[in-house]
Amino acid sequence: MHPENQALIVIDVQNDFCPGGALAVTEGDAVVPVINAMLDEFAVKVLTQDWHPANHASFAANHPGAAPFSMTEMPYGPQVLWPTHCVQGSTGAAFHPGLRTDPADLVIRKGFRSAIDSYSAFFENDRKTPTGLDGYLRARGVTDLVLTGLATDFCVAYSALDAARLGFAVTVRLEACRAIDLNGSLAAALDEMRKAGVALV
Ligand code: VGL
Ligand code: ZN
Repeated sequence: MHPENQALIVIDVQNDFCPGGALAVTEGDAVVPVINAMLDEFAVKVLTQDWHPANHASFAANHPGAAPFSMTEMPYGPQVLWPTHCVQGSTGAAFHPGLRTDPADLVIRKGFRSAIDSYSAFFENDRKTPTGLDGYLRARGVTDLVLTGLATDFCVAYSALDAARLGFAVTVRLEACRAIDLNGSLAAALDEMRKAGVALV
């Protein structure tokens, strides 16, 4: 068992990010047994859930004429327009049925404001609006994070970069992650994480 100051953060292991889902990540479901085996090792365990209203601004379907995976400008900067995914209460938004969710201490939902996307578990995409996870972890005395889940180059990377910026010691366990890899986004995310002092193992 790892010490009390270390938390396992499991990012977005939801049906829509797994094969057959609306925004399927190649081999996304392969992370499930790896994460299941890690859960009992950690004193603090947090799951995140991408949780969008149907009218969410990150969905291409809500921008007439826009193709999925095209780019748009939001008040907070450039934004990928995604296929409709992880709609609140849908099967796609549910955790992968094989994921052991009972051991989790906290499930944190993000992306529930229609006008702003939220890749990171800590801040929405304006990098300012907090999810509350920072306060939760600090209140429990957590200083070190191990990040796992989907997708390496979006929600995992944004979470890792925010966590490093907030002063946590951050490790990303790559064998427990899978990537979307949109136009070189995986290489760019790995590079940014390395530069921010995130340990990639
Ligand atoms: C994610 C794109 C849109 C993720 C969430 O979990 O990486 N990616 N929403
Ligand atoms: Zn999303």
